[in-house]
Amino acid sequence: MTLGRVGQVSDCLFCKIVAKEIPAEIVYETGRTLAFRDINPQAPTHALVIPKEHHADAAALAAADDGLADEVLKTAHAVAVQEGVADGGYRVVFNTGAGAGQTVFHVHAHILGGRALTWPPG
Ligand code: DGP
Repeated sequence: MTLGRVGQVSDCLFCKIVAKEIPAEIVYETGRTLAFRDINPQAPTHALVIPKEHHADAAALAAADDGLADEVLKTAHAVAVQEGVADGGYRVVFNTGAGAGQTVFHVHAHILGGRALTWPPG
């Protein structure tokens, strides 16, 4: 991995979104978190919430900074409220590891809502 500015990795796609080097439709922002629409939505509402600081996955984030993990969860709920899906029910998913389908190794919470969500997930 190549280190860029403090807390960021220069060859990380989501660090580039944080740095505004790659465009994204940002829906919510706090001091340490960012939420933007998924490029390949799987539900009427599908946003991603990330910490601005680079951590590879949910386990790494929780181990490094539980306060930041908490802020990611609070942002996730704020996005659901803002998008109007909080009352109907929504899902927060952290794919953690390639075996679980993680493809971008900058931790992100998927916020999915706006349709009936079945269980178990695929
Ligand atoms: P995961 O499979 O859990 O690592 O999810 C990665 C998500 O990131 C996937 O749903 C698609 C989304 N994604 C990938 N590249 C981009 C991008 O350049 N912009 C945006 N907005 N989303 C992206």
